Amino acid sequence: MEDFQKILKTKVFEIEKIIGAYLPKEEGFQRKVLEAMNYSVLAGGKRLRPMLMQETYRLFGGRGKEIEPFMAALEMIHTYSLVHDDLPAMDNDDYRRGRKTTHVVYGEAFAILAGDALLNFAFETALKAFPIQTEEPERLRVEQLLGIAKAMEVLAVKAGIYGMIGGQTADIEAEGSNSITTEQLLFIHENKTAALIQAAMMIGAILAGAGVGEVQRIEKCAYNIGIAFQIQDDILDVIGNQEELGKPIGSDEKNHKQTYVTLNGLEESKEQVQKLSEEAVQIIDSFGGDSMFLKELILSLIHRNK
Ligand code: GRG
Repeated sequence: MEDFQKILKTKVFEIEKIIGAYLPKEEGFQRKVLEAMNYSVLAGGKRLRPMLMQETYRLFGGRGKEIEPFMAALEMIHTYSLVHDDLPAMDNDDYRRGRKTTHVVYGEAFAILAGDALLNFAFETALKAFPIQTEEPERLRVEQLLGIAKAMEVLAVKAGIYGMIGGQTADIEAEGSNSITTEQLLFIHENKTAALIQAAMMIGAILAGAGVGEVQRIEKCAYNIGIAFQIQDDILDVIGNQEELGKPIGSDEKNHKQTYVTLNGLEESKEQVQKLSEEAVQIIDSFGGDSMFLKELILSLIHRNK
């Protein structure tokens, strides 16, 4: 696709407008935590999860607005995870997305609170999808409401102990251990990283009215993207460039973390990223329809440098 980068930039801009519309106003006695929340969300970032959600929604013919609060909600959950992950008690990182991390700017207590607040506010935001009216007949409205309820469930589960928090728990427990198994590592990747990508694509499909079988295939596709994304993240932590990444490299070594790269080497890791991504594209192809940008997006992640 010739002007993929141009289209990508426009899409990021549009997504940031949607996210911005759902951010809280910085006012009242809780102002400081609201500022810390907005600082964290507005720090930039690839906006990959809302983008995957929107593209999957379109792939299945979605044309409504109920996707928008979910896009903002997922980015809030993703941002909270980064804020907490950067805390001294976890990875203890001072830079993220090219800026000082939230705890460095606002102090630890406010970074903890901002993360908690973003998680809660994400659900307050996603719930705003409910009153969005359609011109459709009554029967279709009921189906739409059931879709929103199902999407809420996916959001909650994939972010929780059977999703991202579960993966982070196993990851922290494995830190410093020099005998992590491939099974453990896959559990960590599937939950810590792939779960939110699965939430993105499954919610897009569900809200567009995809069937159960289609949502299952999208879950598998997003699994592949998520695992590939994490392996690439581990590769970049070894061979990436601090300026492009917006954060220091070598964090895994610093924290004595075993990764796909330490277990399998750089070359095998790169091949795996390619294979998983191509399989994901094949799944997308199997649905037919206009998925040119989505496929380009998935393939662009193989060679991402940030
Ligand atoms: C603290 C409950 C809790 C969970 C933290 C997601 C996570 C778990 C930690 C973040 C650190 C990390 C390496 C996670 C793996 C997923 C990942 C590579 C996140 C970074 O996502 P990008 O690259 O970030 O999409 P941007 O900044 O572009 O949004």
